[in-house]
Amino acid sequence: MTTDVTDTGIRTIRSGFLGAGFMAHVHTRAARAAGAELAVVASSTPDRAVRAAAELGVRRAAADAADLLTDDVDVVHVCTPNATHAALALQALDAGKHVVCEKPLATSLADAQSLAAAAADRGVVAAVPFVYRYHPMVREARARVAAGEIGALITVDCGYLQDWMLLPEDDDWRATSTDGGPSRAFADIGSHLCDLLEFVSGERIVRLTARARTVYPERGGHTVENEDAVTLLVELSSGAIGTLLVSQMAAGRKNALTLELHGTRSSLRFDQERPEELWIGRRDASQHLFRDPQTAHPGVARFSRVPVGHAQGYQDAFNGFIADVHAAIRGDQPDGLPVFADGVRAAQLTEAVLAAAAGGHWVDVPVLLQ
Ligand code: SOE
Repeated sequence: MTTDVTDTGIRTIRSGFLGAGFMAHVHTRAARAAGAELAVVASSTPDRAVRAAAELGVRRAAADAADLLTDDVDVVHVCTPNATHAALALQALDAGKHVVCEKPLATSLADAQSLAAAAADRGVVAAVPFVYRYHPMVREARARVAAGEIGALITVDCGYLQDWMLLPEDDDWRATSTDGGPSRAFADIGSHLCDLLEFVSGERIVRLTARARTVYPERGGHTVENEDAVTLLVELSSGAIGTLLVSQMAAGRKNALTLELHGTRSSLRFDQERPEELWIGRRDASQHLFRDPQTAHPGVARFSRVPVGHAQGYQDAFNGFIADVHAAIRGDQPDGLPVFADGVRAAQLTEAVLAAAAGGHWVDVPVLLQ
């Protein structure tokens, strides 16, 4: 693999990108911000790859994935439709590359597990963009929970609401089971919510039950086989209980990921659309805490990527994630880097949600991989 060394002694990481849609734009911006060389991109057709290379500022357009993998890149970013993730990520692992694979890692738990096993065998960095972990106020919440500041967890009240599938004419590859997979709302955004809940609380969802709705049976002339919305009741490892509402049909809600934890001493609330703040709920004096590296919990300051008072958001979180992927490639072990085991966890929760929604019963969710 490449070993360019600049005069600072930091090796330039060469990155390849599979896919050229919305997420490839986010990934390339983050890789560029982390100092990577944007070496090569492949898309669904060679022509699209040529256009994407020009648009994204990537050096070479590859004819296809196999051609991309002949390139001397260190890391491959998989940003293609869901159903292709597992096979492409495996090809990249087989070619000896580090991999950043979009979620869901695979459209079945079994495929996600074999992919994680393959990555573990190769000993490479294999990461999944659960990037909301990279908001400084999420890390602040996690540090406060770990320090016992909220006391014992009693309940959680969480949601992830969007509206881009509200109208019957709204359609997307994610709404087909062939490209999107058997779950849509949960696999696409519910997975982020559960990841964040487990990450911040330090607990696991041990049991759940769910109800799902597919509002329009057809969109764009095809049958819709995955859900628009799902609601969950969960029980966490400590015995805490809670509710989660996930929908892509909540008019007016664009990317409303909210996480609220209620402990025996105080509560915490994070709202992704107001990522610079953390609400601390107390019986006597609730407060809004604003991002400030000077007053942040030890270890949290590094997640502040722009000066205090200058709004930091989604792309900054993504940039932080990719910076940590690069650090891991260079041999560090960044705290809280979401890896394939976290992708397996999401796949496991997705299967549990689908089973619970279909059968109307409670499902146990043991931890498979740490
Ligand atoms: C679309 O629902 C989407 O782009 C998700 O796929 C992302 O994971 C989420 O971060 C924002 O919404």
